[in-house]
Amino acid sequence: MSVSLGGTWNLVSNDNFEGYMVALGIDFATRKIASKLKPQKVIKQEGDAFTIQTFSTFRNYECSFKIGEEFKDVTKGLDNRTCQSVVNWIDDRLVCVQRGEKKNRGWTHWVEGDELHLELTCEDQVCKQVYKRAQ
Ligand code: ECB
Repeated sequence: MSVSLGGTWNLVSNDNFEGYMVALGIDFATRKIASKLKPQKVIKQEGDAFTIQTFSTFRNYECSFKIGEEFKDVTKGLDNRTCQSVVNWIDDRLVCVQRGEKKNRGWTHWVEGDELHLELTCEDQVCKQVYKRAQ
């Protein structure tokens, strides 16, 4: 694919993160802390191999995968579940399906201009995040 999501990106908006966290069963106290975070994404893209790191002052999360290859996705420090996940390009969008205990779980990344977009889905909740390149 032609698009590159690689780089360092800072969160600028975060719609319905609360609904997404409730759907994942995150407790009230953790949600109050998490809702105030401004995470930074560091994405490394080398051909079909990706590493996505999400950094915050509270917790960090890292995920590595290859396009089209199923992997065990343990959401350590998040909701602490195990998913069988797979990421594919659908047009210019990077689409992850996270198969596990929660229905309709996954995420989609894409670039629009100088923005990185992310939709996080769980059950009937969609969280929409926008990031801008760090200077
Ligand atoms: C790691 C920064 C956020 C820490 C929030 C801490 C506690 C809240 C617990 C669970 C909320 C569920 C998810 C947190 C949201 C974002 C973290 C990474 C989400 C993700 O799946 O990123 C994907 C797509 O960029 C790659 O791993």
